[in-house]
Amino acid sequence: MTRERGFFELYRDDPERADAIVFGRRTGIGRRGFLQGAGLTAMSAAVGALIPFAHNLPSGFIPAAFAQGAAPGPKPLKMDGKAEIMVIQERPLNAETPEHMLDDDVTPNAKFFIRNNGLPPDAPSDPKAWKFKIDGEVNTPLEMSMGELESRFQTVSLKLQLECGGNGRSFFSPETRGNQWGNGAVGCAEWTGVRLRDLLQAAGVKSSAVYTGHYGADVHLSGNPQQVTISRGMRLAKAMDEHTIVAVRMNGAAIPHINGGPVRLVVPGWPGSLSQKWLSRIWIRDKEHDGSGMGGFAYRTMKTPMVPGGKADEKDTQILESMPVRSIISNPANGAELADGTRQINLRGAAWAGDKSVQSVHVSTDFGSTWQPTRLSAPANRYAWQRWTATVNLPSAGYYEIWSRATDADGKMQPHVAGGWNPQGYGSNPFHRVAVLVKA
Ligand SMILES: Nc1nc2c(c(=O)[nH]1)N[C@H]1C(S)=C(S)[C@@H](COP(=O)(O)O)O[C@H]1N2
Ligand SMILES: [Mo]
Repeated sequence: MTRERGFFELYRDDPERADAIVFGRRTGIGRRGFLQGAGLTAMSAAVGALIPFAHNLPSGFIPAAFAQGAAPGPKPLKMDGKAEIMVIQERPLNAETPEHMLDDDVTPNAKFFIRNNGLPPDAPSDPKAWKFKIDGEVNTPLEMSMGELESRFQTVSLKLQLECGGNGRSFFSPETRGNQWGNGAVGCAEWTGVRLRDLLQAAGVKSSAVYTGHYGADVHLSGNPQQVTISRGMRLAKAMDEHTIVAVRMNGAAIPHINGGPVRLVVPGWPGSLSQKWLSRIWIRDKEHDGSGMGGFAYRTMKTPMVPGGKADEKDTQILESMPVRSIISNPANGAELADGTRQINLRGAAWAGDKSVQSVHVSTDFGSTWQPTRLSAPANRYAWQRWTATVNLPSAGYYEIWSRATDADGKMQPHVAGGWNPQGYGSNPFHRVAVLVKA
């Protein structure tokens, strides 16, 4: 590798070759090797600059420049009304928002990630006529159109973060089944809709009601209309939370069809799979829902730690509810090359923690040897993510990594690496790291 070509550039253009240069072998897509002594020399040479805090590098360290954005798979999305977020699967369509595109306080519709389990239904010609029902353990089942929903019930507007239960999955080692999300299966939009609680009160919830079951109008990948794409549910208490809404607008506009419009659920802080798109039915159950995505290891984490990659015991699992604490650095972007003479940079990011608030976010520029607190803003409302800013000094030219780590209101902190391995890869929330190069 030539110095002129540039380290990040090579990594972007030919990640396998870059891996081979640094790790001395082919590591393949999504598989990362461990940086050896010779690799470290190669890395410094490749960077064309020193690594000022190299003495803090733990053995077996995998540089951020290699650990993220390295898979050759992702391609920019080409879709009307959508920004060029990264497609990680074509069918069904799954696309995540790179961290540096999550730099807005409120995520614009164009940048909002897409997670489909099946094939979206046809967009209705008359959205107001879109119908859904609430039935099961209620006194008076409700069936209503989007138009009736808006005219009969009071709407609220809330900034709510929505995060896929599998966000961060790609950081697990060994790799688990499922979409290999980085940190970008998340967004915080302003949603307008009716509190589900108000609808349930109108329907009259029976004392036998304990759980919900959600259905949407999308079509199973097999094309078989009898098969359900995904149907998850939540405990009644979460359904009654004033932040759980049946949404009809996103950032003041119609919800983009690909994000579940005209009508979808938004269940903030819990796995995104509960936020049913193209909502057609909420079935109130007298027991835990048993729809598609409620069995096996789906949306389940381990009660007791298991050997990563080993055989899991289904009885030792629990349903994932509140998502774990996470932070992202939204500026600078991973791989940013900073002008020579740069000795200080302004950082921006976001942090959130499922049902909880975030107490603090810290950043490090020396591979975690020292940390400094960031300025963390309060959430716009409960369940909105929190934005943070910081200014850090970089003592000289060279390769740096900016690390961020958040701590939730209970004092739980993001770990260095993904912990709590489980077969389908939920709840991975290690520090976010971005690599930057200050030119000499
Ligand atoms: N009908 C339906 N609703 C759905 C899904 C789906 O495949 N079909 N995917 C769920 C999952 S797993 C997530 S993370 C969120 C993603 O919402 P988004 O595509 O608007 O980002 O939608 C949820 N709602
Ligand atoms: Mo998801």
